[in-house]
Amino acid sequence: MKQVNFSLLATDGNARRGRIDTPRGDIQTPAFMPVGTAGTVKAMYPEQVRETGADILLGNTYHLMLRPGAERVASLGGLHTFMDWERPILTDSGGFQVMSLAKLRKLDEKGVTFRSHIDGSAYSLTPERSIEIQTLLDSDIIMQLDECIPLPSETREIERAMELSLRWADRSKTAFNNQANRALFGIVQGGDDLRLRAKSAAGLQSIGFDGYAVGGLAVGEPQEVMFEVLSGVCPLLPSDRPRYLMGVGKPDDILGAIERGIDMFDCVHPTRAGRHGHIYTRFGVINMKNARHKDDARPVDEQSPNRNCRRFSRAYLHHLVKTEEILGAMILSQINLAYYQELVAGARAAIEAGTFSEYAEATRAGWAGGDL
Ligand code: PRF
Repeated sequence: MKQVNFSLLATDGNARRGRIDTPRGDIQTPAFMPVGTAGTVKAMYPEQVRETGADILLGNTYHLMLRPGAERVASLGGLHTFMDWERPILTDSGGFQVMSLAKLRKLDEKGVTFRSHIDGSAYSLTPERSIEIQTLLDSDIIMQLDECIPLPSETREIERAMELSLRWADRSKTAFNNQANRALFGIVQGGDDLRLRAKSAAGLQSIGFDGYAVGGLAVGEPQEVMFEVLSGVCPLLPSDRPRYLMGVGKPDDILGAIERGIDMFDCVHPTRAGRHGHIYTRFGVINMKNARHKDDARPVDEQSPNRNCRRFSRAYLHHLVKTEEILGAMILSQINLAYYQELVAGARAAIEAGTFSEYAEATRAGWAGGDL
């Protein structure tokens, strides 16, 4: 019997409150998944990531197949043991990262061949090998290999990539072989063309997946276009399966996507922005590099539930960021991930209470207010 199950617990408009049960623990949705690309959420201990409220992490096939290698991770007990994160892990399939990072890429019907961005050595990734790698990593939620193209692109190019992704979806499902202890998600492609998106969503559903991701967004289009695609695609997806918007986004993108029916998110933004000196708060973004913080003895937010927002002065954080101290990256990553988790926890509570639109409006008003 399938051990990964989605329950839809409440709805408020198109927004959904749910729970994904897995053998490694439950995932409350809407969920934000911190990105642990190379077996670490950068600058964070696993227990700190958990303490921010994360139920699940994202790992990357592409990075881990290059270093340290999927077979090595498997022989060391799998990714959870390797990094000492015992809760669920979702792994991306690798295609998207090959396209953005690898050198000398060549894509055909079989899959993609490329050279490593680290040492130039040659690799290939097929739908079957991607499933095999994700299984070796012992991932709990496996993604099909797909082709994500940038926007804007020509319609026939969007169609070609979408059709290829559908054929790869079919091969992925066969290779996955109905493993009971993990889930396999299909990925809707089709760019900004709703006809192609509908064809993709229907094709994936006739293959049948445990969850449905929306890929090919946040690839250069305005937020308005992303929201239009989500408004068009979400009603075409089955209500009894989780929906995952890949690689999104900023807090405002996440609120708008929840409003349209998305359940899961991942993004490097909170941790990457933290390493670059940007702090996300209920007042909006604070650029800690700015000289105006030099003599500011106030904490980031004395009313925050997050201790790091109360204990350090803005002047101290400014100093850590300016001197590129490692502790600066650690503190700012923690603050941002905690804020993202607060945001989705607030959304979950509001959907349950039937007050999601008020919650979204009040949250956006806070960001617009400024922090001074
Ligand atoms: N496909 C896969 N991973 C992804 C994307 C995609 O389209 C995106 C697009 N935002 C991010 N990560 N497999």
